[in-house]
Amino acid sequence: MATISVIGIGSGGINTLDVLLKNKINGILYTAIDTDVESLEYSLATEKLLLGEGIVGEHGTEGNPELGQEAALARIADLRLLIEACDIVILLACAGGGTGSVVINILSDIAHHLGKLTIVLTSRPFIFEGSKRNDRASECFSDLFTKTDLLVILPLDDMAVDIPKDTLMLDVFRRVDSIIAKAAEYLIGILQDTGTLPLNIDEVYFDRGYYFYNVSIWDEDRYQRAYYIYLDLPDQYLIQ
Ligand SMILES: Nc1nc2c(ncn2[C@@H]2O[C@H](COP(=O)(O)OP(=O)(O)O)[C@@H](O)[C@H]2O)c(=O)[nH]1
Ligand SMILES: [Mg+2]
Repeated sequence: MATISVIGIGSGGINTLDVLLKNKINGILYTAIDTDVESLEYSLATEKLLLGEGIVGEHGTEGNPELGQEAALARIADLRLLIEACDIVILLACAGGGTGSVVINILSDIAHHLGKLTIVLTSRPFIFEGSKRNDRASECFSDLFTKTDLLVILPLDDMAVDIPKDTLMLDVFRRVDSIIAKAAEYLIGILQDTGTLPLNIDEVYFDRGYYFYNVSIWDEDRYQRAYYIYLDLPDQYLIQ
């Protein structure tokens, strides 16, 4: 059976990974990667990779993608080993910062070149986070399409549309983590049950409380079919 590796990168990616780790699936490799010591320390992951020693300060890149790039390149051999150890790689990171946005690109590149099935689940920052973070995210997405088999970009503004306005940001992000984790679980389920591999996601949209994934999947006759996958938001994913 194909080995699936799920890698959470940066604060958002690791928080999402931690949701998945509460309901660990046997046979899946879970790894947390960050330049931020504290974020790694708190993670439930048993496999952790700290990037940027001697390059970044104790809080990691603090949003600087150039530092993220330098930190990742200094450990490129370890990143490559991580990818070599699996057949299918699922990368989780929230775009807009200095670590996840950069490292998902580097890992996707390696995975794609090694012929691994490469899936990225990521988010677009809230509009209110400002143009700097949003531009950084756009840059992160700009050529991800060319090195992923399946790219899911979830806009945070859409994800939070039904969260009450006075909710603390921390709770908003816990909710977002659960939604992205749910998307990852859904895809892991498809991969494990059918062995059918989603090749392309055409769009993700939010309507009447549901996320609709418009996905193209090759069936066993190599015939491309369009599937509409939706994720609903059951009560257990609401903030407790
Ligand atoms: N899902 C989730 N997203 C987050 C969280 N914190 C920040 N974000 C979003 O992720 C973007 C990148 O931030 P962060 O993950 O801290 O960057 P990095 O650690 O440098 O990769 C931010 O602009 C936010 O939109 C979090 O705890 N969970
Ligand atoms: Mg961070």
